Amino acid sequence: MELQELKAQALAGLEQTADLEGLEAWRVRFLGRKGPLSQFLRSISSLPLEERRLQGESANRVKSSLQDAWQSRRESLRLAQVSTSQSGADISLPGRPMPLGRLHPITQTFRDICAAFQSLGFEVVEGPEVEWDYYNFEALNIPPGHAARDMFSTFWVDYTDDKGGHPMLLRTHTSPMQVRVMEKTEPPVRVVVPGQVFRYEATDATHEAVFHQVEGLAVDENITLADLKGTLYEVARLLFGEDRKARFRCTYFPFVEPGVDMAIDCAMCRGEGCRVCSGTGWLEILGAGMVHPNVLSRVGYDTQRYTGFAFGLGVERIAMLRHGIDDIRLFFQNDLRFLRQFR
Ligand code: FA5
Repeated sequence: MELQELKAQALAGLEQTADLEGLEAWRVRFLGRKGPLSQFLRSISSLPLEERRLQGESANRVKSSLQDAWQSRRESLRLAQVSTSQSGADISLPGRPMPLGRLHPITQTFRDICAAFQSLGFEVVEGPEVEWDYYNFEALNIPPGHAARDMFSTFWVDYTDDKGGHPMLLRTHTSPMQVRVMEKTEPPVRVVVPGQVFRYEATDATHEAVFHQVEGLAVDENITLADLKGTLYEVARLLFGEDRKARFRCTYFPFVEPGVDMAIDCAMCRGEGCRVCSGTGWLEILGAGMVHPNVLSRVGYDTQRYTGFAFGLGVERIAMLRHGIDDIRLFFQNDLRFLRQFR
């Protein structure tokens, strides 16, 4: 039989195969050792060399195109068989779309806050969540027994090594990082510290026991309270836009002197007074002040030469004000109906 005729016949037969068994029979018939192609290849061994080469090449071409056709037919028969198999799974169906995740609104807010401070020349650093009593309290001018410890009731960790027990805790604020940074850096210092903090306290619409802060610290020559206010007003403008109101009031933190807190007019009631702002029209977003000289001298800074400001900003409060969220607990309930609303 002519090689091309054989090929046409074989391909037509292949089309007719309906299942894997039929396909195997086809393979034995056309590509098997006793099949016409093998016989043809055997028969040309007596031909003169040049003729044998030409015939051999054409026969091998036909053989390899039949092998390719066999392979693709096998694949489609196999797919057809699986798709109608007893498992009931139809693997020919298109895949289900993978749900795309997104950043948690608190992560987004962290990033926006850090970007605002970075645009003013602050560097971002991070620190430990399990902290020594020393950094969380003592180095911040809150010695053991100081009444200000009551402002920050927290969770304690028992830690003992061969030199005895050391008080450790889940940090109540990001302020310990002020001390850690200053211990390692000579002024000028300009850092912000995003992180998680912990307090043993009851939750309500604006308080959580686990929440997030961004600490800020700037130390240099000639830094004044005006620099603190200017920096925080500018960041408030970047985060909230031009038309929100900000308010500074004096308050007390042992590690600053003087101390202030900053509030933004309530996003819920626009200053009228509601549940979220406890009827005041304002929501406190941060505590701040001029770094206390005791804190500066403890890390070896020359307090005659250097002054600084520090602040600790509540990230959830900022997110609530920006998005008009009336309950802080919504952030941590993992309810996708809530979380999907953000970007
Ligand atoms: C502090 O934590 C000080 N470390 C801030 C500070 C830093 C003062 C540097 C001076 C210099 P305070 O406890 O007020 O301060 O918390 C700071 C901010 O965190 C608050 O303004 C508020 O926005 C937020 N915050 C405080 N407690 C909670 C809470 N339980 N849940 C959610 N946010 C809170």
